[in-house]
Amino acid sequence: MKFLTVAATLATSAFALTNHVKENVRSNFGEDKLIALSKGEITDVIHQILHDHGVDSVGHQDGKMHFKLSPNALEALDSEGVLYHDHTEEFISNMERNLNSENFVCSEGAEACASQQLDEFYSSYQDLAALEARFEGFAASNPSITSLDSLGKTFEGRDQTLLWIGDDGSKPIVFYFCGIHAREWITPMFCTYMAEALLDTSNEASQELLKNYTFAITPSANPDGYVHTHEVDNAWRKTRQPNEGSRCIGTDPNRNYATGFGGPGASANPCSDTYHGEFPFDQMCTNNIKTFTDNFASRIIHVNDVHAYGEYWMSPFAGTTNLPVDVAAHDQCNKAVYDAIKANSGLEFKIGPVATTIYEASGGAVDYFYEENAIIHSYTYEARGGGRTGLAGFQPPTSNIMPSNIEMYEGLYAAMKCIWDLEVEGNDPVPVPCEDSKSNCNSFSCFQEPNSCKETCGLCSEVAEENVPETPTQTVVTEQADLGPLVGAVVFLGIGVAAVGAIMAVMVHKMGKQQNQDAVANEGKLNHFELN
Ligand code: 0X9
Ligand code: ZN
Repeated sequence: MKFLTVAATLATSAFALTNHVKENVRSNFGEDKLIALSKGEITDVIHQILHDHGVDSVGHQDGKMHFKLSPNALEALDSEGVLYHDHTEEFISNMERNLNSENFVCSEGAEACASQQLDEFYSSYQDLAALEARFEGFAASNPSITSLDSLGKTFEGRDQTLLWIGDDGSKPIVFYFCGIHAREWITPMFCTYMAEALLDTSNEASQELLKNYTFAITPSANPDGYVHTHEVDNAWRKTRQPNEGSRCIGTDPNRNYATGFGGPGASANPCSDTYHGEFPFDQMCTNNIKTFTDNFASRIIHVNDVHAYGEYWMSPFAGTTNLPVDVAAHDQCNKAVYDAIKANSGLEFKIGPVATTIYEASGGAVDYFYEENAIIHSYTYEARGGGRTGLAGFQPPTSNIMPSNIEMYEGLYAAMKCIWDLEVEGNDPVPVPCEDSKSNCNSFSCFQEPNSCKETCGLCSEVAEENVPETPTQTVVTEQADLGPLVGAVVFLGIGVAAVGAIMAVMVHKMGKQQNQDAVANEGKLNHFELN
């Protein structure tokens, strides 16, 4: 693969920058502490304290939430006598150990880093210049099926690079963007790998995907923040746009969307890592994403806002524990992803709606795409990290990069098969009947808690009656996750539905969904968000 020569201005000495970051990990953490609380330990009082102080949840692992707390927030917890596990030292020393490990970040300059062979490229983290150079290489080497684009400019004037793959103007679009949270370094590596895997003509699964879908991929959706993590503070999460009247910089881009803006899980404090911004989409990088999804809403069949860490694949809603009308479809694809990843790496990604699987996070991307753009298959990955990889899960040891890429690509492939089956073939999911036979319990809840489904899922009465299939003979989708992509590709090949037909099907389904949601909202069965 030939790579374009990168402008000398891009070839900044990553070595010097990386060393600068290495020296600053501890001081950038300041007086903050990292604590772990299990979900069951988070009482209403604790929840309120975390909310009042705009506490930043940094990730999640093994049933525990990891929170970064300011001294004031800690004092509030202490005054309530809350017991917590202090992981600050472990977190910082893991980050330092990783940053000091050999070749943690490729430091040979953008051009040299970008032109490495696949194994070598993914054996280190890559800075923005190297990622961009690699994307330029993808475009240069595959001119007939790619085009390099941008979602728009960021506050600091950078492009949110976007690569189109296989766009013929009609196929349904699959939009993945990574790195919206700057420090989640393992995610741009995935978006880059994803593009590379799709362009690999020897990868049959990829070839099948490209027959049916157009891909749009943004490796670094928050490039200003990403550069900041490489140059100054590698734990930086937010954008770099200043806040008027505050000394604190940046907004959490995943709290800056209009849907549920300012609700639970978002902070009004500009110094918080979950600061929602002054008004929806006041961040250039989120506004650019919104413009893109608004423009292509009728063609986007699946969007994924890729995060780290904790090993999750999640569906709407994030801002409310209410369930969306498409819960059965989400459950079906969630489970397909779970199965595929487990078959590949053995990791058991947790699945389900964001709000009930991790925590409420309003004003986020997933809900906006689902609610406003009517993209049914709006999901979010949280890549592997934390736990066994050391608490520094945003940037786990580099030996995780390729396994993470591969398992997430397997998950993506399984999702695309599931989505095709539901949206193009029209095989609506069949909810599992509850024991009372009057209502339904979705498979996800039964699957997660097989022995206590009816008591704990809370869905039996919630699943809207319109999800009950009219004919009991409706097709149930057979799981194929254990077949693996190559064998699965043969099945997928058999679908053979024309691209134009597919996009029509997406549009018709979306119209139906919108009408359905309107009807449900009117009947007051679901509490949809107050839209700002
Ligand atoms: O808090 C968040 O924004 C996400 N977790 S993270 O550790 N990556 O910050 C969870 C919110 C869920 N929504 C999306 N992941 N889009
Ligand atoms: Zn994130």
